[in-house]
Amino acid sequence: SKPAKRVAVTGAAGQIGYSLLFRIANGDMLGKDQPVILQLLDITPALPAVRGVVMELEDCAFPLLAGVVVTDDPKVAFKDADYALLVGARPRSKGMERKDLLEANGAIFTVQGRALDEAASRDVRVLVVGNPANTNAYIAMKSAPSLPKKNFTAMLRLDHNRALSQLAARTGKPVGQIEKLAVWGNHSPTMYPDYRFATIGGQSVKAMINDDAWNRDAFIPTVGKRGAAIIEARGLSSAASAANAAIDHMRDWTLGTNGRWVTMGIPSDGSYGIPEDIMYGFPVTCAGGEYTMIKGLEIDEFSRSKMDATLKELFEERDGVAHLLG
Ligand code: NAX
Repeated sequence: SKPAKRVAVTGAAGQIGYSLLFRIANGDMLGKDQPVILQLLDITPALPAVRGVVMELEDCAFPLLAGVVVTDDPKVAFKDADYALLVGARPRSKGMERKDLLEANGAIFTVQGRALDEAASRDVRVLVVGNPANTNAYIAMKSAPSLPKKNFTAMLRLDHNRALSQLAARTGKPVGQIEKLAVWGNHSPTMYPDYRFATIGGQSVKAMINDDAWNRDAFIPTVGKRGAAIIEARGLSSAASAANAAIDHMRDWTLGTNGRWVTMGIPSDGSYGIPEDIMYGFPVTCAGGEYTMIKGLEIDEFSRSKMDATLKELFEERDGVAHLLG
């Protein structure tokens, strides 16, 4: 059988971790023939809970689970890691300002970026889930100068999947038939889900729906506020769907999309007027373990204003953490 891949997961005691780890160990992320070693990081007080999760992982008797490491030291967690899913983050507590949240997470992701730089495989593929995901990914990338920038990504896939399901409901078509959807920008309510290029069975989704008011007043806000709607209904933030999106993101990056578009938060190369290195949601295809941005899409006036608004928010976040990056 294949040699095991080392998969580091941070925030392993958290809600998303509780869905994610079992699916990774089941082969949903890297394939049913790929053994994995899980390297689990959380903060010291959460380690007993991580050990409980590990007991449950053992009790699943997953044939692909070749080992588990539990630690509160990022350098141990990231040692020789082939994949790193950075899920753990400081949640916004009551009365905490956005600025303080950025600061607290900035501290976590500079440390973890440096630890990746020092300890991980030179090919490590990094997905940041913990919020603010784009800016945390930007900080980790900037803190790991010896690793390729393209290996740092942020999770926009949950937004992409949410948009797909809204479009399936509106058109009455199966969700799996929708192609060429894009979600631009920040993983936040400012993101811009864009179905102007989308097709179902070769037919234009925009023509099928033919309702700009629905796009503007229903679709975009519903996708943007979906996370808040789930918190309202469940009393907890999305976890299983977030874990599912993380699996989708890493699986597609690793195993390819066969020409289908997906959305990834990636460091910009300057395309579409998004300055280089800004971690921004773009449509991509994946093949041979690499993603390729879809280029040359026409950006109309409405789309430009949406793409600029979410960019502006990313600039503000970047400026808020600039002092941490020296
Ligand atoms: P939980 O609060 O259930 O779990 C977070 C875990 O991270 C805890 O076990 C905590 O101890 C750990 N942690 C905190 N600081 C750490 C550090 N420095 N190193 C390692 N572990 C640390 O949150 P959960 O619901 O699992 O969500 C995790 C993150 O995902 C949050 O930041 C959340 O906002 C974010 N999300 C991002 C989404 C996305 O689409 N990008 C969607 C879902 C989710 O809201």
